[in-house]
Amino acid sequence: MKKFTLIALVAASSMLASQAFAQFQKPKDAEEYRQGALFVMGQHFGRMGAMVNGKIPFDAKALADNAEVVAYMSALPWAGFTGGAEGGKAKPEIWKEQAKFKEYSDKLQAETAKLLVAAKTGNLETAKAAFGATAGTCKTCHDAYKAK
Ligand code: ASC
Repeated sequence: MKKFTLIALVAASSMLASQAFAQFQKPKDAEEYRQGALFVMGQHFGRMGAMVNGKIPFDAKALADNAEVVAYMSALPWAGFTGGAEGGKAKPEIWKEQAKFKEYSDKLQAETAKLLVAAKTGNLETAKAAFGATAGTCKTCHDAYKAK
C-alpha cells in the first residue's frame, strides 16, 4: 500500500510537471515564475526543517501539510527555465546541460514524493531522514546551477 502510494505520487507529480508547461508572455515572467515557485517551496520546506531539527514543536499535521505543498510545488519551477529566460541566480549552464538539469529536477520531485509519504507516517525520525535526503537534492542542484 505504501509502495503503491509512492508510485502513484511520483506518477502524478511527473504528469503535473508535463502539464505545467506554462506559456509566458515575456522572459521576465518565466524568471519570476520559477523564483516564485522556488520561494514558496523553500518557505514550506524551511518550516519542515525547523520542525525536524527541533527548532519548533513537532506537529504531525503541520508537517504533513507542509510536505503536501512542497511535493506539489516541486513540479512547477522547471517550466520557468525556458529558452531565452536566462538570468537571476540561474547559471547559464542550466540551458547547456538540460539533460542533467532535468535529472536533478526529476530527482527532487521523486524525493519530495517520498518526503510526503514519510511525513504522513507521523513519525518524526522517518520524516527527518526523508527531509535530509530531500535537502541533499536541493543542495546538489544549487551547488551546480545556482549562482551565489
Ligand atoms: C532549504 C532551502 C533550500 C534547501 C537547501 C538544502 O530549506 O530553502 O534551498 O533547504 O538549503 O541544502
